[in-house]
Amino acid sequence: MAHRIAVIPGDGIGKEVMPEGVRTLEAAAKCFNIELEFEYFDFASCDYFIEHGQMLPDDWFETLKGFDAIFYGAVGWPETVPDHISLWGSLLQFRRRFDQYVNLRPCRLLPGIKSPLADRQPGDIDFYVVRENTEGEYSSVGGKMFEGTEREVVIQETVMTRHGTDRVLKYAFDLAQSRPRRKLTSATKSNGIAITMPWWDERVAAMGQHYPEVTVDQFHIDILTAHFVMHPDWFDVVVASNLFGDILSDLGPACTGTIGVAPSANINPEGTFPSLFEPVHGSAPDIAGRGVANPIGQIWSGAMLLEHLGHQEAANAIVAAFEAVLAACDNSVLTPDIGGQGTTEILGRAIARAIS
Ligand code: GGG
Repeated sequence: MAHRIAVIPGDGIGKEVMPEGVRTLEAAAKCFNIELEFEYFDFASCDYFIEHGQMLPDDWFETLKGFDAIFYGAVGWPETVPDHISLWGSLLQFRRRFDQYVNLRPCRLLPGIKSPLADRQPGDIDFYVVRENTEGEYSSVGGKMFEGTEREVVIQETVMTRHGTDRVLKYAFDLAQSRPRRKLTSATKSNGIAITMPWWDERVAAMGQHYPEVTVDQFHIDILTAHFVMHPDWFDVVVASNLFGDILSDLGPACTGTIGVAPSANINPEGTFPSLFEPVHGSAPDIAGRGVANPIGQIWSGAMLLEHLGHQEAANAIVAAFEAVLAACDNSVLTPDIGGQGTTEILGRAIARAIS
């Protein structure tokens, strides 16, 4: 039976990298005899907002819930819609309503890409950030008082629940347990944020009791960002709250040379709802419309989508294809962020051709 994939290009470079993501998925599907059925949606974009006054149609949940996966591009076009409105009106609704509580973000130095950190080779940087994805600092609990006056007060709460924290920690520990190094690093700021963060540390310690083979490190987020830059080889699985995980999963790929290659999976591990796959990068208004965005973040997210649907071999073939194209170091094919003069489409087509 065909897998039904909802395709949502979104905004900015999302519209440019998505065709390459779909092209490689189609190439892998053909090669491995997988039936994929794509259905395109124009909502969850700022263009949709301008036309309809909202980011999503009223029936979006019913429309999307029967799909096997959602393939998303990027959201945000601040010139027309403030970022917090576009993000809260789209991606964050998907994550919450579809209970995609794990945001899995691999960070790996790829062949042919130069890390800005001295002397780093492929293999030196290879870790996952597991970001809590439905609560934490991204809560909608709070409000304003005396708005617009000198007594203006704004409050936004961090919300951490035992249910929400333990389930993402369990996912991270399971992942660490499955990897050769069996190492888990937890990011908090327990000295400054003295209620929620020490409590997160306690939950990590409690969960760790069930995983005696996993070595656990805990760092405050400030020094951890320094270690990401100075010792990225220390890390294997890094688990963090919603905000800290978001920041670390931009910093990690930056250490591997470009955020343009970084993929992510917003996972509902129980499979009750569709999971969503999107590049880590946003809509990049500064380069949108020029056709030069790196499509690998979208393409690698497509590989994660296939893996999630049980097609490991096809997922591996996509990863092998972009690694081979990168390793060939042909500057006429590579996009400018990795030192080439190629375009989004040239690089995407080269990767699709390399799938076997
Ligand atoms: N493709 C990911 C995307 O559009 N990200 C925009 C963004 O700002 N995301 C914030 C988040 O992931 O919480």
